[in-house]
Amino acid sequence: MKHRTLIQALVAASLISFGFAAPAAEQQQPPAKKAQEAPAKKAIDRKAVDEKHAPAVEGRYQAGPQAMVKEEMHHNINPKAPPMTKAEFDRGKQIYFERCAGCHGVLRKGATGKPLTPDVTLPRGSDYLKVFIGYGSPAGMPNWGSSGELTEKEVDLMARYIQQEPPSPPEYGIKEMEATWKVVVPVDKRPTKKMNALNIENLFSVTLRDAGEIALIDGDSKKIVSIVKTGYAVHISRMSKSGRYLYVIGRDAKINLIDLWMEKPDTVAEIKVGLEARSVETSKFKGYEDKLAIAGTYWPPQYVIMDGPTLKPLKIESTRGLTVAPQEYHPEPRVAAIVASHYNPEFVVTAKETGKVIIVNYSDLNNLKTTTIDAARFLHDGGFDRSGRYFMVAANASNKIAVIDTKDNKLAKLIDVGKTPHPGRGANFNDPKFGPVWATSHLGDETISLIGTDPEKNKANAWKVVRTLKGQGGGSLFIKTHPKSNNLWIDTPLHPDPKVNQSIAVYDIKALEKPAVVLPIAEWAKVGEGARRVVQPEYNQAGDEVWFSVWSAKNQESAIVVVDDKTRKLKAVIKDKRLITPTGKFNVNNTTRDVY
Ligand code: DHE
Repeated sequence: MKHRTLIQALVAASLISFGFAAPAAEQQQPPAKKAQEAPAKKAIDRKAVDEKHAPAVEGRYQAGPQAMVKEEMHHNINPKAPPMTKAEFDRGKQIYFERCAGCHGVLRKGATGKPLTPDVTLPRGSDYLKVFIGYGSPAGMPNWGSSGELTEKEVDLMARYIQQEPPSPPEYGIKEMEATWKVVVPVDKRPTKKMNALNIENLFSVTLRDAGEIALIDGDSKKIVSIVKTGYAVHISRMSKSGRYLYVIGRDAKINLIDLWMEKPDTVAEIKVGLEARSVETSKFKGYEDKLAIAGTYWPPQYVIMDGPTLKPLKIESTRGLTVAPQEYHPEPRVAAIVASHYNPEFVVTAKETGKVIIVNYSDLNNLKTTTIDAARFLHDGGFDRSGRYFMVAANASNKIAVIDTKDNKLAKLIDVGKTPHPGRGANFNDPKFGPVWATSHLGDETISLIGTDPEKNKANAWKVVRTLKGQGGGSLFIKTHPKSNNLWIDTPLHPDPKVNQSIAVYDIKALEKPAVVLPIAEWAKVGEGARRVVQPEYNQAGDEVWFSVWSAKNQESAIVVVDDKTRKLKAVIKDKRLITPTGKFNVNNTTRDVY
């Protein structure tokens, strides 16, 4: 691998910038053969592959690049650490924030990965650390050296870098936020009614990850309505309660507020709320519609409540504190998923490293009432059950789903599921045998866990895994259905086998005992060479089409494939030069009303 060509190195680098890196051999795979429906059963034989690859796949997934890589940071010199020049230190810092901080934490005090502070690394010494960085570990540390992703010199440099005192990035208070805050169109200069002919309920906000943009795509005509410049690698889009305002947040913690009523929807306000972020949400409770917004940051570890229509920052609260167990102080609990309660004027904020769910009452920001619920570590992503009362959130390192009752503000249950659950917002449907369920797929194994969600009429099944399905393999990130559909779609973009990561498995909800059918979505897209990972199913407003991203590197062709939900046949392929690295897609109606 030492002698990789420049092109190979560039392909690998662009995949790393996706948040994970595929082995070079995989990237060069020819297109999958014949477009055919095949039962998922064969794929289950890939279990051994899953078991071997799962920890490294998860390690790489978590090791996404951090936006704060270029940030000036304070740094103490440790005289006991091996010497480094300033240039070497700066390069080490860059590599650390691109590859390591996602797991080991900004301050290197440990997150999903082990602590790497000098008290731990200095006694190990450079030779030991070089082997560890170069060859990885079965616990999930990727083999950065032997995979060719870091050169021998870089491995040596990183072994020395992690023995230095960790540099610390700056804090971010109201002053820093206000310095970045811009109201592009003041509220009184905005339209008082919808000024375009768009069916905005069926508009999709599509993340163009590596372009630092989102595309607004008309769900009816499948045409790009507008491309909006955003922060770096937008992570999610969320809607205001009225469906007028769209909020998008970049990894660099920049929020764009887009007014869908404008003749050509565009940014009306923006702000940077920190250095790293993944979540944004808006107030949904009666009387507070379109009034407030909230964003959670990875760095600094905090959340900020803002005025909804202008993004003026109003109130910042830290998440630093003690873990659920073993009740130790954690200096950087990152804010993961946030949802808005439908039962109370509250936001439900998850703190990844502490494993705590903080319910924040926004009715009086000066006398802030919060309820802290102990869940489990490390909280990541989740969504509501169909009633909108219970928030189902993955505690991925604990292999559990925590059920938060947002009416009574209590933990309803912690449920054991498969390995490393990753539901996105999950999927709600009626299991013919067990009644209402919410489902999650997993990063770490091929299972799909169906959890009963009706404690009133189906008490015996509530908060239990009532059924386990088998998908194509591990490496799944998102699962989706729609109230009007009988299909349950499961992606596997992080599975090491291109046949699996370029296709989708679909179950018939009315006949769950039948194996899933596999559709070769990437092949249908007819794009050129590339990773072509099929990621994140999303429905249109009517629930009769499901959209998939076919995601390749930024210098390669990507596409969105639209499948007819009834026939499961190809309906349209959206291709456009501007569709660079499409990942998440958020339908306005479904996002506004928590339909999934
Ligand atoms: Fe995500 C949701 C964090 C990597 C695409 N991602 C989320 C959420 C969190 C999160 C906390 C829930 C937000 C909410 O609901 O409020 N994601 C992280 C990471 O920390 C991680 C592992 C590594 C990183 O450095 O970012 C990571 N995520 C990825 C990717 O590599 C993906 C596939 C492509 C990308 O854009 O980077 C990706 N994440 C998404 C998407 C959602 C998401 C599309 C929203 C799904 C939805 O349906 O709501």
